[in-house]
Amino acid sequence: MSNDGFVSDPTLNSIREKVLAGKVLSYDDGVALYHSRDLHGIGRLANIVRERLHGDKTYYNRNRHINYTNVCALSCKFCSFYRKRGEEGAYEMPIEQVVATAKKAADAGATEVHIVGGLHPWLKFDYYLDMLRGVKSACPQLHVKAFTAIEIVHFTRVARMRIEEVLSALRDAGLGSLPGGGAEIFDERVHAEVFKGKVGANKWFEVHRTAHRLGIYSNATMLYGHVETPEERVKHLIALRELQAESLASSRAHFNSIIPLSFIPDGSELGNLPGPTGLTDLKTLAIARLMLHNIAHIKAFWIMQGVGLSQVALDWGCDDLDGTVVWYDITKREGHGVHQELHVSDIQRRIREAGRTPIERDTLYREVKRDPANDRVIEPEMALA
Ligand code: V47
Repeated sequence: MSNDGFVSDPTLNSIREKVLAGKVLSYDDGVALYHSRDLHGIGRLANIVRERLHGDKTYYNRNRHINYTNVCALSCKFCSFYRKRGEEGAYEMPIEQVVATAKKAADAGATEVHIVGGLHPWLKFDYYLDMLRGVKSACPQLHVKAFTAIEIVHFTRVARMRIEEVLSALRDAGLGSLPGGGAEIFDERVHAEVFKGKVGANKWFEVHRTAHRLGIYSNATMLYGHVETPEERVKHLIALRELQAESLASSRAHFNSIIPLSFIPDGSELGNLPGPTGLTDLKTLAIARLMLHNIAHIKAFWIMQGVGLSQVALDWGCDDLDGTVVWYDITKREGHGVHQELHVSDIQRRIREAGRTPIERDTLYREVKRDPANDRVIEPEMALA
């Protein structure tokens, strides 16, 4: 079916013109999109951009998330993951456990491990370096995407080193890229209300800017659906595209994707909030696609948006579903455990059901080709480092 970006809401006409002409949307455009009830019109516009960039292709990867500790010095109100030292359920994984888990994932065909944890008060910087070295020596092909910008800032304090020194040391030990976590909402009001004590937007940007300068690719996130306003979300997206413009112009790396994270209230201090509706999820994913002309990929993280809505989101601007995940401790819906897994065949089927073409990618979005006889990666060569 051809898509001419029809919008039934006349306030979106000028935005439609811009999208058809490939022009950059303004802050006011982003706010107008949020205030419109024309969900289908917004989806059609986002789909134009999505298909212009990727056609029907929908990316996924074979990955495993590893949360090495839930002990955290912070107490963010949206978070149900953190525990205090000595509290029931608090854990930190010995390095051997992280390495063994990564090895198991690699043996099962994963190309990436995504490793993040809380801000652990007493682990030394060597723990993180040894973790990376251990994983890379056990699985040299595996890409290690690890540590949010917030963890990186924590390491600068633990190691008494500058951001650049910490990132370089981690890279030398085997770090492949940075995940997008910890961005939340770049706004002082929301910061004071929900994640006071956490480093602010400036530091998050400094880490990613430095990473890009050093040639380390990264992702970005936005945690939406708690106490922030639509205006604050639009400002957040614009701040991301500004750094992306800077990195594209002057750095060796940039953001690969943005992951808008749908707030899951269960078990958090904000557990009384309803969490975003499906409408807000779809609008936010589509608006991210429309506002972020210079970030290639918009990821619907099925753990947070849910599998069904993530399938729908493939028509609302998204071209990526993250991956197999396997184990995820940061967010769990009530009654669900940490084993949260989609098998490769399920991911592929879900993408096909949504009318799209599944493409296995590596962390850097290179298409992965496997030998059907033994499932081994044949392309890209050494992709995974
Ligand atoms: O930093 C915490 C968020 C993030 C909740 O880079 C919550 O490829 C929703 O960053 N409800 C971690 N979100 C997840 C993350 C991520 C996920 C998938 C892929 C990538 C990537 C990055 O989750 C945290 C925080 O912003 N978060 N609590 C919650 N209750």
